[in-house]
Amino acid sequence: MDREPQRNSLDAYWMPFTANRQFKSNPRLFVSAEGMYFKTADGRDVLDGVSAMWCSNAGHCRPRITEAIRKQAGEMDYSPAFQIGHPKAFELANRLVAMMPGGLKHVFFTNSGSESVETALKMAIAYHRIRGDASRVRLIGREKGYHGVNFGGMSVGGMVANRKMFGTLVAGVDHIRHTHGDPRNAFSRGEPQYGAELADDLERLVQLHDASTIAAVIVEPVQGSGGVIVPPQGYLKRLREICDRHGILLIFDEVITGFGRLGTPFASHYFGVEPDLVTAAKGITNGVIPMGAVFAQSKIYEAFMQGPPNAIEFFHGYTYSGNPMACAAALATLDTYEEEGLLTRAASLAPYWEDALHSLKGHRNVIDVRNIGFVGAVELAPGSGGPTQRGFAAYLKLYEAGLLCRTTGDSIAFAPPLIAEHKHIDILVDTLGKVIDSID
Ligand code: PXG
Repeated sequence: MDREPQRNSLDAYWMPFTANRQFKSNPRLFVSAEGMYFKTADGRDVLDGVSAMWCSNAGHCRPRITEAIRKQAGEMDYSPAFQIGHPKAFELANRLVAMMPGGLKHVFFTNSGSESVETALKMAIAYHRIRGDASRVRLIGREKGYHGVNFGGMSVGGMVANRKMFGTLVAGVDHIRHTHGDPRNAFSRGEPQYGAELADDLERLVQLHDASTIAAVIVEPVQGSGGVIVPPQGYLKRLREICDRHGILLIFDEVITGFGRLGTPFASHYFGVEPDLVTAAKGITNGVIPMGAVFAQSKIYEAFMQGPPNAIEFFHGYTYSGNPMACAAALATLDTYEEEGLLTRAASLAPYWEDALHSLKGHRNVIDVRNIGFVGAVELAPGSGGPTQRGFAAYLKLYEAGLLCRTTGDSIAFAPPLIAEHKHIDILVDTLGKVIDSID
């Protein structure tokens, strides 16, 4: 006889990117959130040091966004994404492209960062084919890169644990070297001085494969999941030049850096480098409703707009592309960002943030501090139990101490909501210093 399922069992839910058994032996549950803080099931406040998962850029439960969603749910819950539109999707597209540099004047909607990456990779390959350059099919990523978890993004991604379990991945992918680890760059403030020449690694792959086979290169302007790896001065400009020389499209994955993280709307503005395609997600709706976007240069969009007018130009899209609830949330998010100046606020927080984070130099086991805009990481030397042991210990202790972070290996990463005040930075760094010093 079937037994009634246990309502409160933690077993049924297979949690993503989580140590399920560790979690279920000692669960961490959030039950509400407001502004800079979460509240736990046992009534404690936890300071959000990482915009939840790099997405709640305006902080939590912002009334404007909540209200817009409520209103939209009562007005039109859903409408078809293919062959029919609704006004908010066009309004949102116009507002978004107005924020983008130069020729990035078209936007395709998805539902996540992973889907944005798949979409951009497909656009790149199809773009070359449409122009009669069908041999350009190779995709180049970078070591330590994170581009989501679907097959394309996983293949161009460079995080070994995310790749090794899943077979041979997509064929025809190669990687340029990462930029992390030059000892001369330890404790750099902002962009590190050494390593621009690592961009030349793309020339090596051009020599190996020939430019005529390469469709695109995808990089995060600042590597987020890899542990906040800031590009060396001049690196991204050099990458752009090499792409231009060889007719290779440059894709910036701005899923984390988009929407104000560096103190400019996008990292493309910050570094003065204009890519051909930009992927985004997370902050586009303040994380409230799943949504992603791919921005394309006009030359790419226009290349697709040919052939019989009744023919579909790009055989790609999602049931929820530009869905009304997400568009309503995104529009209200942009309103909030604009009203509160959040897309540039990180620039004014950055000097205080930088000084605060670098004050941790000299604390126990701290081997590096990295920062740019309003994002940063503190790296600990690996413990005797191997890499990640100290990092995860720090994560658990910080949570107990009332501070939410993310860890990758032994790097502890922070990207607080852009509404943070100096007092929140003080609490964060004070808590972090104490916790680091308590870890063996
Ligand atoms: N690209 C980049 C640069 C990302 O950071 C994705 C794509 C995939 O997005 P979706 O929406 O499919 O998850 C991401 C996601 C972390 C962490 O703490 C980072 C991400 C997601 C969850 C945790 O390192 N980045």
